[in-house]
Amino acid sequence: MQKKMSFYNARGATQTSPHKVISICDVTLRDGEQTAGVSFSTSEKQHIAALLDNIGVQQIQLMSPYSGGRMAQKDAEAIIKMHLKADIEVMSHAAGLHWHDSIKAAIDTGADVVHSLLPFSPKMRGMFRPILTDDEIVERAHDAVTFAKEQGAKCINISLLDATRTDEDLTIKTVKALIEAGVDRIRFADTVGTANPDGITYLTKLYKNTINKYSINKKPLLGFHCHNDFGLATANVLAAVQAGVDMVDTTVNGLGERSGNPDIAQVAVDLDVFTNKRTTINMTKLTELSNEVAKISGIPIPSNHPLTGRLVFADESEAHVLATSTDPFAYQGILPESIGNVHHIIMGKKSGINSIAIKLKSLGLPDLSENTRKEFLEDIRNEGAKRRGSVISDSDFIKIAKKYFSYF
Ligand code: HCA
Repeated sequence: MQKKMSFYNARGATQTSPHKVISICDVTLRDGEQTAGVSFSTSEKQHIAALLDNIGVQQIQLMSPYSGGRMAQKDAEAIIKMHLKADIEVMSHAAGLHWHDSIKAAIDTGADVVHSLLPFSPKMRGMFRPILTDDEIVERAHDAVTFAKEQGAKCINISLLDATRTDEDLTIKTVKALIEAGVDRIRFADTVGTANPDGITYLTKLYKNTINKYSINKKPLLGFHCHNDFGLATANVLAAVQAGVDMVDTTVNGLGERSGNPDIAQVAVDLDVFTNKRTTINMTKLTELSNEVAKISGIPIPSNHPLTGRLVFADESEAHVLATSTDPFAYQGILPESIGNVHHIIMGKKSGINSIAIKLKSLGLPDLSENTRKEFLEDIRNEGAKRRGSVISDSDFIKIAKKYFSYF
C-alpha cells in the first residue's frame, strides 16, 4: 500500500518478528450479531461469510449451536456446507452444568476449530453455575481440552474471558494446564475493554512467555479478542500484535456487544501502515464489505467512520481542496483507492473560488470567468450554510451551476 505516515512511528516502536502474518478471525457472525438490534438470517450469514472469505479472512466464527438453539445449528450447517477457504470456528462453553453437551454440539457441526469459552475473572465466573474456584478453573481448562480431543475436535481453542481482570498467578497456572492437555489455541479476551495498550502489552508477553516456557513440542497459537468500550480496541490489537499474538478477532464496521469489537478495516490497514506485520486481507475490498454489512445489519456507519466512511477522504475547505489536488498525501496518509474508498471534493460554506474551478473541471464542465465564479461561490456558500449533516452533492452543484451556464 502506498503511504506517507509519520516517521516518528519507527523511532518509538518496539517491533517484534518482522513480516509475521497475523491471522484474522472475523467474529461478525457471532459477536457482531450480538450487537443490540442486529439479526442476520441464514442466507444473510452465508452472504457475509462469502464476502469475508473472498476478502481473505483466515477464520470465521459462528455462534454456539448449543446455546443458540436450532437457528444457530442451521446457520452453522449452512456455512460449513459452503466449503469456504476460511476455517470455520464454532463456539461453545467450557463452564455451566452442560459444558460437555455444549462442546460436543460444536464438534458435531464438523467445525474446523472448536472454540470454548472459559469464564476466567471472578465476575465472569459468577455468571455460570456452579461457580468455579481458582483450582477448579485450572482443572476445567485441562478437562475441556481433553474432552474436546477425545470427542474428535480437529482443533481446540480455549478463550479466557475477562482475562484482563484476572489474577496473574491463575493465568500462568491455567495456561500451563491448557498446554499440558494439548490445547491448539489460547485466546485471551478483554471482555469489557478495560485494558489499555500498556496492559495488553504486559499481558500478551505474560501469555507468550508462559507458552514458551511450558510448551515442549508444538506451541499453541495465541489469539486476542477485545471490545471497544473505551475506544481503545484497535490500539489494543496493535499492542497485542507488537507484543506477539498470532491471531486477532475483528468484526465488520466494529459491530459487537455494546460499543463493539475492533473494525476489520482498521485492523488490516493499521497493521499494514503502522507495524511490520501484515494480514491476508485484500484491502481494496474493505469499503465495499463495510457498506454491504452496514446495509444488511441496518446499522449505518457514520460518514466520518475511519477509513470506510463515505466522507473520510473528502475535502471542503479551500486550502485542503487545493493541497490535495496537487499532492494527494498533503491531507491523507494513504490513498482512498487502496481501500476501495473515493476522494470527494465537497462544495459548501468553506469553499473558495479555486474550489469552484477544480470542481467544474472534475465534473467535465468548462471554467467560468473570475467574476462569475465569485457570484457562483456566494450561492454555494449560502447553500452550504443551510446544511446540517448533508453535503452539496454533485447533482445539487450542477443545479446551482445552471444559472451560470446558458446551455443548460
Ligand atoms: C461473549 C463474551 C466474549 C467472548 C470472547 C471470545 C468476550 O460474547 O460471550 O469469543 O473469545 O469478550 O469475552 O465476546
